[in-house]
Amino acid sequence: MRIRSIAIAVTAALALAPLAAPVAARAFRKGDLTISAPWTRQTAAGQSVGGGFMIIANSGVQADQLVDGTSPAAERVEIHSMSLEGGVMRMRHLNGGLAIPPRGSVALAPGGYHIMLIGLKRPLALGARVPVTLHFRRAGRVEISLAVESVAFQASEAQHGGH
Ligand SMILES: [Cu+2]
Repeated sequence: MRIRSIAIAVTAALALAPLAAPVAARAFRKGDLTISAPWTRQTAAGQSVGGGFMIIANSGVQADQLVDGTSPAAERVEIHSMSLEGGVMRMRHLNGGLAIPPRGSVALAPGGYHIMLIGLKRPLALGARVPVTLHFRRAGRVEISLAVESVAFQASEAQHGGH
């Protein structure tokens, strides 16, 4: 009987495995905010900057604002936008921060909004986690960590697990 019950438990675990993958996408919550699947890309030696991507959802009735951040992995963290202007991709430092609308969400993804880690102290290694503290006007400081993914990694994959 004992062996049989173990066999059943193993079978149940295997059956659940495919369903577990999306749940593995990490989320960080504070107040009305949920920051899900934060990630970054591995960097080469000598590369001084890295982008950070995630989805920030606000379940509250008041807008919040991502102002800036800090990380022990970089000299500073800025909030950037990226857009195509006259055929050239341009990055811009959002001095006024990034608005997170009430009962809404904002995606930070390659080619669009992102956090920028400036002055990396060492290369971001595949599989590592990069701690970042995000500063929000209402929610205050939120501690997250970016999963370091491969150079080819896409934002859509982050929503389905990643590291
Ligand atoms: Cu940037």
